[in-house]
Amino acid sequence: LALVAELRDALRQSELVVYYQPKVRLDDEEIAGVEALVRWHHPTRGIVGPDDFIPLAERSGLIEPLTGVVLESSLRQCRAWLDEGKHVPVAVNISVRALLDPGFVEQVARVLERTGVAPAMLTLELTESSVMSDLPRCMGTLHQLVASGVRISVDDFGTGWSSLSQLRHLPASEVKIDKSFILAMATDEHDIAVVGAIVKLAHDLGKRVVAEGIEDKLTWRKLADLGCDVAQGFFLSRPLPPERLAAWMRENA
Ligand code: G
Ligand code: G
Ligand code: MN
Ligand code: NA
Repeated sequence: LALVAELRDALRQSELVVYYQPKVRLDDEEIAGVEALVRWHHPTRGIVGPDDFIPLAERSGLIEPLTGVVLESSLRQCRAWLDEGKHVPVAVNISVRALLDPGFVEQVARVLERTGVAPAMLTLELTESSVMSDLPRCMGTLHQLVASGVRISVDDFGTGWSSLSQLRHLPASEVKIDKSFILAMATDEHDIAVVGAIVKLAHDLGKRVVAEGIEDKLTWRKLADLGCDVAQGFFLSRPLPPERLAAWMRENA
């Protein structure tokens, strides 16, 4: 209860800060984009992670304004990079609750217009389980977004209850394999088989595959061997505030 009031104030007082984690192409090691991950710079609690306030925001009607803040902040950052000659597409996590807000498609279009960022530079990450649990209501909005040029990514893929064949019905251009499979790959042959199968299926359906949770070189190499397209994880970089990501890009890209 108290935390809801604090979160409402945090939204007004810009205590929410967006960190960025790079995504790197496995073939040429070039930066493929970044994922925006929100943090709350709380005046007394320090840095609070999204797992500790996103569920609260979803329950209390604050997820819509919070999503607006993250979209605005991420696309301004994307604009700033473009102005420096850097082409860095951004991916923003979207709760289904925010996606289903009647004003959402319009809200996205307005932020893109205001910042002058091409829609194709924006990917919206939706978790497999949340979309599948409300597929009929999500479908119309997803098609509108895709028609506007924005890209859709199916996040945490492999953990939802959907069958692999349902992926074919989603207007998504990208699949992100859940980190639980990737973390176990270095030691577990079965996880290599599962990841290989997901890569093949996604490619057969014309979708790009991102693996998240890469923590070591061996996993990077195995993913390259499996033909995975893009990698994300602590092995490359932790999520960083924009000024530290700029330094990372100078050293690595
Ligand atoms: O490090 P990490 O702790 O950043 O993120 C934890 C979880 O919070 C992830 O599942 C991520 O998708 C989610 N998350 C991060 N930022 C946002 C956001 O801006 N909106 C929503 N809805 N979820 C987010
Ligand atoms: O659920 P979603 O995929 O949106 O969120 C990504 C989450 O994964 C964030 O909490 C982010 O901090 C975390 N993450 C990113 N890379 C790694 C990694 O290499 N290992 C682990 N354990 N977590 C990671
Ligand atoms: Mn994500
Ligand atoms: Na994920």
